[in-house]
Amino acid sequence: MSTNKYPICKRYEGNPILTGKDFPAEANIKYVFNSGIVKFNGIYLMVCRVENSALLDRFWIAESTDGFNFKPRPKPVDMPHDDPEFKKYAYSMYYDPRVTKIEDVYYIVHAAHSGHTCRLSLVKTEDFKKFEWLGFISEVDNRNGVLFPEKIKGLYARLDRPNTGAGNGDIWVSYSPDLIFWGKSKCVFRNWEGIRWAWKKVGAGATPIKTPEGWLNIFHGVRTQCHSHFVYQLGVCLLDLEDPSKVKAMAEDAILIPEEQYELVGQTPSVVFTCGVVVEDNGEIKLYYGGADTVQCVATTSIERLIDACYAGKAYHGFR
Ligand code: BMA
Repeated sequence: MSTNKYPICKRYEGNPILTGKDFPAEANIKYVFNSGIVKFNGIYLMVCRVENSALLDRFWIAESTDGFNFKPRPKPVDMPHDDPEFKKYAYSMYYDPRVTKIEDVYYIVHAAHSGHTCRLSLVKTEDFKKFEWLGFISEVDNRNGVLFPEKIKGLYARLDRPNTGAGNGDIWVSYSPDLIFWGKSKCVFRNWEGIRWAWKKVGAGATPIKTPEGWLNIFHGVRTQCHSHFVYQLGVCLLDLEDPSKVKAMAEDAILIPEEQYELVGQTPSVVFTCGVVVEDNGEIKLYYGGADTVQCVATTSIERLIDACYAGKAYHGFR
C-alpha cells in the first residue's frame, strides 16, 4: 500500500494553457502539445509542438513571465531546413522537443522522420532566435531522447527509447564525447519491469532533474486497453547519479493519469505526455504536458513530493 501524499501533481485550474486558437489565425494551428520548456533570462520559453490542418508539425516559441500564461511569438521557429538530410526526410514531421541547457548552450533533442522510421535529431541555440541543426543522432526507430544537463563521468549522457519489436519499448541510457556519436548504451528499465500500469512501453519525458538522492526521471508509461486503445500516463523514478542505468527507486503509482476531459478526449484519447519541467529555486516544479495530443497543460509538484513518491514505491519494487 502506497504512502504517497496526494495529489502528487496538482493540475493548474486554468488548463489547458495553450490551444491551437492561441496562435495567429493564418497559421491554422489545430493542436499544441508535448512542448519543451526552459527558463531563459527569467522568462519561461516554451518550445511548442504545433500541428496545422495539413498535419505539418512545427516548433513555435511561446513566452510567459509566470509559467502559466503564455503568448506565442508571431512566427514559428525557423528550423534549419536547408540541410539536405533534414529537408529530405524530417521537414515533413519533427516533434516532441526536449530542451536541455548544458554550459550556456540550449540543446533540443526531438523525434524526426527519417525516410525510414522515426529517429532522434539534435538542434542547438544560444538565444532562441537562431537555431542550428547538428544532425540525426540515433539509428532509426528511436524517440523520446533527452539529454542530461551535465556530463556524467566526462561524457554527455542521454536517455532514449529504442523500439524493441512489436511496438514495445524500454528506456535506455547512452553516452557521447561530442553529442553526435553515441555508445556505451545500457537498458535502464523495461516496460514490464517497473510498474503495473505501463506494460506496453515506457519512454523518458522531461529533462532529468539532479537531486542529492539521484536523477529524478519523469517518464511516460503506456498500456493497452482492450488490445487496441493506448493509455499514456506519467511516472517517476530516481536514477543513480553516477550510473543512471541503475534505478534506485520508483513510484508505484502513476503521478498523472488522464482524467480530465482535455486529457481523455482529443486527437488521441487518454494521453498525458511530458517533454519538460521547470524547477523553481524553492524546489517547486512546473510539469508541462500535452493533453490527448491536442492541448498544452501544466501541473505543479515538487522535488520533495516526487522523491517521496519514488521511495513510497520502494517496498513494492523491492529496489536494493
Ligand atoms: C507517442 C509520441 C507522442 C504522442 C504519443 C500518443 O508515440 O508520438 O508524441 O503524444 O505517442 O499519441
